[in-house]
Amino acid sequence: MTVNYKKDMVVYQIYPRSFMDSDGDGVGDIRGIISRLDHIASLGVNAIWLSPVYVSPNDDNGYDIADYKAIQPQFGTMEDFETLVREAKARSIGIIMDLVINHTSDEHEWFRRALAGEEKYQDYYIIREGKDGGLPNNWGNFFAECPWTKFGDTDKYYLHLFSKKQPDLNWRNPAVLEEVKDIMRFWLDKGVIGFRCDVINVIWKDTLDDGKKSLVLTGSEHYLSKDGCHNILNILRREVLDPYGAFTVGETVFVDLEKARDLTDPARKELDMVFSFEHMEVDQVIVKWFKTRLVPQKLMRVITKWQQGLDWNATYFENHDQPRFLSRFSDAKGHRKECAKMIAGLLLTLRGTPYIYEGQEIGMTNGDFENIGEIMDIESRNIYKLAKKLHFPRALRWKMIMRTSRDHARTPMQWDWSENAGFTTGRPWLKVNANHEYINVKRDTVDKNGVSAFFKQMIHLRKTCPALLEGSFESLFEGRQVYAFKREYEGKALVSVMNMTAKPAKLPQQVMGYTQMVACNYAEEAGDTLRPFEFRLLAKRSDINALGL
Ligand code: TEU
Repeated sequence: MTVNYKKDMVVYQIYPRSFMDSDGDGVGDIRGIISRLDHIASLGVNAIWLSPVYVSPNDDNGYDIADYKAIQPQFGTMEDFETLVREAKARSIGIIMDLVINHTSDEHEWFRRALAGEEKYQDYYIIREGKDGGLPNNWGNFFAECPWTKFGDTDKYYLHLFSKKQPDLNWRNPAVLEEVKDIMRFWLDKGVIGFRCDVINVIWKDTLDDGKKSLVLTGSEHYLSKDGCHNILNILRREVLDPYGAFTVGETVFVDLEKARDLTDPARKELDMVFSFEHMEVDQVIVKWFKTRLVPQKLMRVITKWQQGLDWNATYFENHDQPRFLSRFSDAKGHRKECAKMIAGLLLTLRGTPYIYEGQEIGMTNGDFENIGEIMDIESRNIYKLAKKLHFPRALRWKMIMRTSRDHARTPMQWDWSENAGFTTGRPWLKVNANHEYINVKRDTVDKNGVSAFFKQMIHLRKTCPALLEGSFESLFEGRQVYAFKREYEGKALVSVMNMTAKPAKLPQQVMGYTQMVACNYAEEAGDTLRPFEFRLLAKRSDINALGL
């Protein structure tokens, strides 16, 4: 398969636990994915990013890896995985693995041997004495835990930026680097096309000194995108990835434009692109757990800033850590399909490599959870506990979960209207949304005005039209409701214009010369008024042929 990973790729992310269960144990699996490959292929995507499928005790649903070279039995066998690679390839789809190398599981052999006293493996992790009878430092933790846990029955502590079952690796130890190279080659030899690198910009800790006190994450100035991290990425690129022609996208937390530029600068040979977070944070107050109304104009500004600030990057609006994007628009109720299609139009006409998250293609919404007992995510459960300790009223605690929980993205994929949405014949590991009765693949894919039909149309346009793939980006209008931007290639342009609210809006004057409708998320024409969440792709009439349309 010859895909120019940067320009030609459209990625579909699968969260394996929640995608399709083939054996009735209530948990999705690889055979399930294989059985649904035709649905994925029908969208026109050419890559799948698989969230972790490795052996794991599932403290963080697979992001705590106990064996990097074996498949979690619940998900299937190595043979199943090889079949998946083959079957995907037969449909011109490449597989991208999730590479989680900031930490392992505490049940990984390395950590067990460290606990058993083997010094070699103790040096794989970050283990320190306490200071003045306290912890080694004052750092915070991503999952609202204490980042230091007692190392076995010693007086020492090990560092974990995430759960206590996710001890951080010591990247100063060259043996760790060698182990990871070997793991990467193992999967590349199986035919995967690249990696999504989990929290990759935090792997290198410059010092373990106390950090500046911060409401967000005390200590992060000591480990965010440090030179040591750049150096490791460069080594992995040159020694492991390049010989295979493999691709990487880094998940880079708290990354700013300048750091993102360094991490993706082709001359530096580190990552191909990164997932930035700023557009995911426009509706938050200080931390993601406190959300306010999403103000479209703020979103437009951040999108424009990143489009202009980087030559090329990953674009996304959903993944397994974020609530469903359409559920963030408080006035989208009653306009679900239009809003889902507007997001599709936006995602697929921006410059960069688009990532679609499972269920996004049919307009799945946030979960309909009723109480904390239904929430499985470790991060949500921890934050709920912490808020309780801080005496937050129960209603506020629940509101935090209902706006932000990662489980909103993890509810089982809705295949049809039967019990459990066709996801499993058993008891699903996480509550299936009751709205599967009308939001599901079976219904959406036979609807010519369905959300998936629009995804297909937009993906097809990207493939046929160089302006959408390679064209420059220019913002034309950022209003209270309407966003418009231009993609231009060899003097010919396409314009995306969309209403990000439920109130009708005037077409801005800036798009007036573009009278030819190329695509629209409504069935009929409507003149100069943009209806609720209306998206239009426009061109000049005289350019239609030259644009490849
Ligand atoms: O996420 C990293 C991360 O920092 C956040 O996106 C995380 O979800 C959390 O909300 C921070 O507040 C990655 C993975 O995508 C996530 O699923 C894992 O739990 C995490 O790393 C640890 O491996």
